[in-house]
Amino acid sequence: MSSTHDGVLGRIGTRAFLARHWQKRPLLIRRAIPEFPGVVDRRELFRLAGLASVESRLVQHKRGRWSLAHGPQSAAQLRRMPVGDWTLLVQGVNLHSPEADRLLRRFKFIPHARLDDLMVSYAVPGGGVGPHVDSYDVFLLQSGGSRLWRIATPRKGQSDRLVEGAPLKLLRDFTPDEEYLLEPGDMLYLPPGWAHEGIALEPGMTCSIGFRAPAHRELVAEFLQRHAEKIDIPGVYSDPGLQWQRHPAQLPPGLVAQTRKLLSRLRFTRSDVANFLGEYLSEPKANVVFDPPQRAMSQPRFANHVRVSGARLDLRTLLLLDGQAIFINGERATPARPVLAALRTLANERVLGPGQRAAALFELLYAWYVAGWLHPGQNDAAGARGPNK
Ligand SMILES: [Mn+2]
Repeated sequence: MSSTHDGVLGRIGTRAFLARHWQKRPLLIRRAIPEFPGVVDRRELFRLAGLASVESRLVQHKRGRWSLAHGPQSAAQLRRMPVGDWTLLVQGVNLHSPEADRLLRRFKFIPHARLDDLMVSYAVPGGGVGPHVDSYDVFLLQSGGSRLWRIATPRKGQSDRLVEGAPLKLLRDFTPDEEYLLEPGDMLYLPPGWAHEGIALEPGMTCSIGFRAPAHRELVAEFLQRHAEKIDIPGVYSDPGLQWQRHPAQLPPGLVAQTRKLLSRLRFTRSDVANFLGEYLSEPKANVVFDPPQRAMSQPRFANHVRVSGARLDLRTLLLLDGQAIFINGERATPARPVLAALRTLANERVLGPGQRAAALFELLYAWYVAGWLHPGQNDAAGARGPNK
């Protein structure tokens, strides 16, 4: 359970939040993080929005018309924007900012496999993305300025009636049931399916902590595709009892029956499924590229460094566990038992303290260091961070 010190749920405890609100009903938490300074300043956010490796959107509402521009955004364009009615949304800020990553880690009362990313939106008065419905859970944490959120209980078919010709999915009929004015440090949790609209009253940012809910179709299709590569079923089709058929073009009934029987024999074990999920869900997004150290230190020197000052995962690294299997950035490893405890800590906390001894651990961590997935030292020293310093 999370300690009250770094919790973000206010007075409601983790258990009560999960039982009463998670995936069920919204929750407003005033002063979830008192004096929340935000995770990046406006300058840094604009800089990120200018990078080709960062996903961003600029949304403007001008004279009743919505416009949407995907990034990278031009710095000159952002400087020329008017004083009202627009917002800039930057996805995956946690991949570039240690502060954003730290904020995300405060939501560890939800399993890592469910966590998606931290989006930051900067909005000027009147700015917003219009009324819409998301299919995932979100925590909206205000940092600076103020934003008015209006929300509506899920209604049947509401997401089918969209504004025609708009570049965004906007609800045609939006009748809010509740509204909340969020000030710095306030947070609103919204389950999937609740229509909402946030409008900035004063310039400021909202951090959206987003969750991942893979579509059933995606899970099954990905699993089958990967599983197909591992299947080894011996034998070839045979038909010693072939019967003459009037229409030679007709598929022989035996071919259909035999193939169907083969398919019905496919069975998936728990580890087939868990290994797939671990590998698939720990895969970095397509735009993520790691930076291996330019001049990697030797393994003994690395081991000594980690022994003295610990290690930390790169901001972009995803590390998941299932029993004795660990999954890092899409790859599976089954480390020896004695190093499991340390790896579990690293996976849960994303940092590892000093005092490690096992040679097998250093061997594994060294390979990750060389790949740019992990760094020696517990703190993100300047220069050791992301690709865009
Ligand atoms: Mn939304």
